[in-house]
Amino acid sequence: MAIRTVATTPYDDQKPGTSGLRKKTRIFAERPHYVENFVQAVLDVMGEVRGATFVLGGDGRHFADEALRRTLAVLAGNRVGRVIVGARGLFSTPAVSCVIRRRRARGGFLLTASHNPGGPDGDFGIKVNVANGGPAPESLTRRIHARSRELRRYHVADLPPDLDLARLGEVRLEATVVEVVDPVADYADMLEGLFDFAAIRRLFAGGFRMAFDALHGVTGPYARHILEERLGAPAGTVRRGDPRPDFGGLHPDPNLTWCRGLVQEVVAEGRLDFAAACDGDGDRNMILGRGIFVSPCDSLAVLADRADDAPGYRGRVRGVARSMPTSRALDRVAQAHRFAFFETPTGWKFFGDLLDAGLIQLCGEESFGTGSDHVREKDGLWAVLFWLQLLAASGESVAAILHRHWQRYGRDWFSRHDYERLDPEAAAGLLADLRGRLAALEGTVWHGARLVQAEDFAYRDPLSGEEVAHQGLRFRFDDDSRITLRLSGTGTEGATLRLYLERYGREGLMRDVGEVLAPVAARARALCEIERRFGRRGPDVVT
Ligand code: VG1
Ligand code: CO
Repeated sequence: MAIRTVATTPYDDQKPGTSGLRKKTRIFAERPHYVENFVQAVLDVMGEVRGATFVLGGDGRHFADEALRRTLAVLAGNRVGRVIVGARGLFSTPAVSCVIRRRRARGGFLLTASHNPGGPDGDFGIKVNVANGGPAPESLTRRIHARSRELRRYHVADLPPDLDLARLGEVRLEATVVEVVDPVADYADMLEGLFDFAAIRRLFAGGFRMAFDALHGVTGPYARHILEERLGAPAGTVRRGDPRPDFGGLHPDPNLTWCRGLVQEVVAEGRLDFAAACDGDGDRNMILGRGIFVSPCDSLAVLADRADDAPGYRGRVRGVARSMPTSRALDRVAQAHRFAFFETPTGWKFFGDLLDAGLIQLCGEESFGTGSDHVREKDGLWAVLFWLQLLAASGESVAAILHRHWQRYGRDWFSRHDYERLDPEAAAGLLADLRGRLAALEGTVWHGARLVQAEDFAYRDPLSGEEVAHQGLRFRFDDDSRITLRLSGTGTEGATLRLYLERYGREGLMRDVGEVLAPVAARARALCEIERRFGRRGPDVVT
């Protein structure tokens, strides 16, 4: 066995998006050296990596096994000191973040395309995390992309063909120790330190009934261990708990569209007290109560409002943040509690500095992402446990908690409409057009409401001073509604236009979100000339 330097030709499309490098699986699988080039580009911009520790794993999707071995070979080829690998190559995204922090690793590679479907015709991806446990910040992803475009060689170690990544323990590969670990243990211990497991155990012992749908992603083994073994939830609470390379043909994205069956059972038919689901790599969560869907924006606001119910947060929350298109429900809680408040661009990487500096303790996004300073990723099972904690502490139902919240703060009806596989030029044209007319649009009237403010969201990180522009267009109307639009940075086919719709009110709190937002949706379609530009009459996905 030896370390070799291999000549390669650079690719110009290895630009990380909102969350890692994401492409069709076949691009990763078929283009020569595609994985090696990217991993080497990352290591080249990280400075001296000899002797450093890295964490490696993924959601077990198609091609992950091969990508894992190839990533490991490049890490060993660069003489890193230690690679901590999840057994069978599995590691959820928040668990990697946890382990990077606990083991003081330099960073991590996560082999996942997150909520995107998998399989040979689906998507694959590589997320890159840094020493704080969070996603690589913009400044680093820019350098990774630049480096990948000029890369002419990578270093690689030959892996022994019998290297067994299912067996726990250590193996030496040249200068590198490969340590295969149980991917669940550290993470479960961490959660047990944040929440009152005894109280949640009593809840289950009292006959509380829930379902957790892992959607054949990576969270199955985590949820089984935490919910069924540590917390005593009945066997079978965890559904679709075995990770599968193609997610059983499902879209591993927990939302109203892709979890229709669970929503029917719990929200429409009211057959369980509580239900939750997570995405492929375990960083997203959906929360359902008997008869009610909790919008991620409301979920974040409720957790912030009632953080004192959880031992890990009692008296400790001083600041909160949300991404720009997330509803303003959190803002109202922040004001009432006098929390510091920040509004960031879409993508978890923008929360990292604020969390590191202790300026915020809780944060979230409308895209089913909620988290805190316990790691530097959004964390699906953490959110599920936080809700279980609230239910155990209060003895109330999910619906009662949410209704009381709305009575106190008013309600922000929120919905996101996605238009997928659009012609990228037409989509870019729409944004450019509107961007050029922002000032002229102010004061115009759309379906009965006056547009009072139009802006192109830009952000300056208050700590690093790093600036990013053109993060989305925002329109505020005089009926207390908002429309935000931006293009997705995680899609792999054509362009995806996201229209974020919201409206605030204090009356008729039980009105249906579709009904309240219908005029806002019509206004958004008119403003964007959806039908004329794209020939579409309605969205592909509504969440
Ligand atoms: C989407 C979401 C964003 C989230 C990102 C990664 O990005 O909108 O809020 O942070 O996915 O989530 P975009 O650019 O497609 O809108 V995950 O679970 O894929 O890491
Ligand atoms: Co994800």
